[in-house]
Amino acid sequence: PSASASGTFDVVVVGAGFSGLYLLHRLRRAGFSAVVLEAADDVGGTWYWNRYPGARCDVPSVEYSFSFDDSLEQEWNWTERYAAQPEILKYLEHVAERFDLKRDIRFNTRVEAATYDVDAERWTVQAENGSTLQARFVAMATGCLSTSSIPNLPGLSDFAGPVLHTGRWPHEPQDFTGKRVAVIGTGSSAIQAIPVIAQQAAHLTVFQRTPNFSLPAGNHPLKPEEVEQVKATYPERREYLRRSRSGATYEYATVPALATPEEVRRAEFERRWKIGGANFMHAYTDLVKVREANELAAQFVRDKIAATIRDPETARKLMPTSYPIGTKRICLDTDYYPTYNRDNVSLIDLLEEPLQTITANGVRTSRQEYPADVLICATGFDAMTGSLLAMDIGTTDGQSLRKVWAEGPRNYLGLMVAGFPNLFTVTGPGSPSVLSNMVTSIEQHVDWIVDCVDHLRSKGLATIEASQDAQDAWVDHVREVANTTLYPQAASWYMGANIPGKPRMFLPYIGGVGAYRGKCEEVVAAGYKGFVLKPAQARAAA
Ligand code: NA7
Repeated sequence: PSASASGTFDVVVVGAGFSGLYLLHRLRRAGFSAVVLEAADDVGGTWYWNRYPGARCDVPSVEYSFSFDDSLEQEWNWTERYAAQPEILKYLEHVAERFDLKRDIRFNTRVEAATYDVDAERWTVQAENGSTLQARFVAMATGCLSTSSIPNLPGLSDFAGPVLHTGRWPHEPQDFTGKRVAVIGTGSSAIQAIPVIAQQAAHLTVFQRTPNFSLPAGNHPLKPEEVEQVKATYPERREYLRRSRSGATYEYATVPALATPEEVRRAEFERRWKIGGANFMHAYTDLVKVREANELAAQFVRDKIAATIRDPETARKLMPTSYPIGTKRICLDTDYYPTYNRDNVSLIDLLEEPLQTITANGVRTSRQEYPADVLICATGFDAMTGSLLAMDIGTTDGQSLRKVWAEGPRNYLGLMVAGFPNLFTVTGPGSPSVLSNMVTSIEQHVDWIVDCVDHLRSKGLATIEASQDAQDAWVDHVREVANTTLYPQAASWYMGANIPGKPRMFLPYIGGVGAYRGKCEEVVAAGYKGFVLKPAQARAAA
């Protein structure tokens, strides 16, 4: 562990991933004193922890990158359509280096509490290593998918070999040659890891609870001409992303599937399937709104699964039928389905043969024990709220975030929580976040936050807080927009359904990146409508 940190700052930032790095850069440039507290021993956030084989982004890398600095954009060369984890981590290290960020980051410093003193109008932030810092503002740049979830599987501690989680992958290279590997889970992480592990392992047994819809990523090396073409048009491209539906370039649909003749529709699905990536889900305007339309897309993918998998039983098990396509996060893969045609891969359906216990030597279901030398939990995260609620966030007048959010997160614009002045959340629940290109959304939030702190300074104001009314209205709006879609019908992590006891509520804002940005801008133009801004209290100023 690093030496404990102390001191008084304008802003304490928690987390040194994409959000925390950009926050630090912008705060410094605006002349604020800032420090970043980071649990890991280096920068990267998500891309520091998720080192499992096959880990890569699902948004084209030329867009899954910062837009705030022209020369950074021009000098960095992405090598693949979807960058793999090592390349993204290298990029973030480069950013940290280039803007000399590390000197203001305290590593090995996991924040455990943040308390707002209502009299002094100051936050005190405490970390497990004894660090105690004071600040006027705190910005939580803690990520949406950063608190790993390891299910409480019976017998897990009896397992004789290593137990790995995809989101907490060891830094030492893992060699599965000659090993029998068990993977639990078939979400995005598993779907990326399985084809790679299958090439190494003696045998790979996949334990699936709910099958997922996966689309071909269509990943490929980027040709220098492609990169040059993007670089030549970056300003327009980025501006388009900021105003787009999901912060990335897709051919956004203009017509509903149900109004399209079958032949045309099939050809369009096929064309988008070949382009790869999430383009498929943007084929028609009604795909995530009307069940009948959704079913057309779902059946197209099931037909692809049937055509790919040689064993009909395995194909049947892999076909999702219990929820609309896209309402659990759509997965993108490279050779996921064909991997089940390999002799050294078997698929176990936990709905047909429930998992009974982990044993010293493997996994036992109601039918039999499956031997394993290594157990990989690809079991996901306590999404969006997990990392915030892992900290004890409160105020000296008795507010506690854990209490206020006991029935689910409530905030205004995904940025601030009523009762917690000067506390910001980057890509918090109630913002587009996980339904968008995260980097586009992160930049928008960071810009909004730094502009806000700058505004307070220029007006001689000390505090900003979301009003209760504006918060209530925003929470209602987030729910109403979600309810115009099929999303709430799936037991997904978007709904908090993957964590036992977590309140069910649609967490991100599905109104669209461009529309959301517009709302944030309107709020500012109307003098921070829905927020209460105040000068320093007499007591605090004294
Ligand atoms: P996900 O998408 O939450 O996937 C977790 C998987 O683990 C999923 O298939 C779960 O099945 C399965 N799971 C979880 N708990 C259990 C238990 N107790 N038994 C059996 N199977 C279980 O996490 P990922 O890491 O793949 O992806 C998260 C996001 O990160 C991803 O969407 C990208 O945005 C990046 P279930 O569906 O719950 O039946």
